[in-house]
Amino acid sequence: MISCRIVPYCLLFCFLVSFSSQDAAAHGGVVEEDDLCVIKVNYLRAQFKIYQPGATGHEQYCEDLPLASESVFVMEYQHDSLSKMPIDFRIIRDVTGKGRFARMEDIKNIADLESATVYYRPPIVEPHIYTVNYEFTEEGNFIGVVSAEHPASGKIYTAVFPFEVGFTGFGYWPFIIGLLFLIQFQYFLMSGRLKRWFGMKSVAAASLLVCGLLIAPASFADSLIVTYTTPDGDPAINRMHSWILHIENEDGLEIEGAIIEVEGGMPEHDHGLPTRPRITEELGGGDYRLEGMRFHMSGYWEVIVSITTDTGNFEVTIPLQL
Ligand SMILES: [Cu+2]
Repeated sequence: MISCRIVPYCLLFCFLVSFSSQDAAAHGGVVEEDDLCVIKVNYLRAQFKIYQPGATGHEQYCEDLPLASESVFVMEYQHDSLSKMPIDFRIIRDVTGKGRFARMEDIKNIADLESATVYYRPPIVEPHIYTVNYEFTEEGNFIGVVSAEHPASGKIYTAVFPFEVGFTGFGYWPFIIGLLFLIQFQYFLMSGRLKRWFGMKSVAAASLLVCGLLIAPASFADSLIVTYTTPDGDPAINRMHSWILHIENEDGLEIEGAIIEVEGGMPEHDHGLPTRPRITEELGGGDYRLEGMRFHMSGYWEVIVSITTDTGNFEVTIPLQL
């Protein structure tokens, strides 16, 4: 039986403040590795940079851009095969509603891709460096989609990278971004990197600082707490099982009649859940039966619970190490 208490999503906002200079490496397409920003087009990799020469000169960005202005996207191939592949580049307004978690399947589900597209460069073979120049005229949430076609097999490889223009950290997605910082933080914690960098004491201090920040802001108090149990036993790999979610607010009031959706995946592998879990029954007392849970591999998973109540929408992420 597993039971755990989840920090409400909104409160993760504080990570944004504490780690605002870090970029999140959790979703597909573009990741930071050893201070390099890397775009992964399937197994093909390229170093990725974005400049805003008119606004910030030689300053390099990995994804989010501070201003709506002329932006230069640069890919330097780390795989020679990219230099022989026709590559196209699309920028769309984020109409997926998935924000940072948008994946290729979400892009494919867009009914009118053309009208969401703000920039499209048809496939072209660039033997050395691939650059795209686009002037953003408005701030907002965007998604970049890079596709490369394998010259022999005709197979299309894609990378999807959501990003924000006019990135202030206080925009549309503060809690999701906060979550990504948490993932990064957890990753560093789990990989022992923080320990190596700063020694154990400062890790403890950082955790304390984080906790302090989590407790402090009263303005973020209207969040929900999700706990869960697994009545069928621990979630073994590849076994379909159910969860009981329990939802209450910070005052301990059980939340009834909520509309709940569950998704998730492995952020480090950039894939989702293999199933589509659903709430099948409200059990009363803030309890809901969630069926169809299955994890097909071991590693770090996140289960994202979206909750709609009379008072608003909430998102809570449950981290799982399997
Ligand atoms: Cu995986």
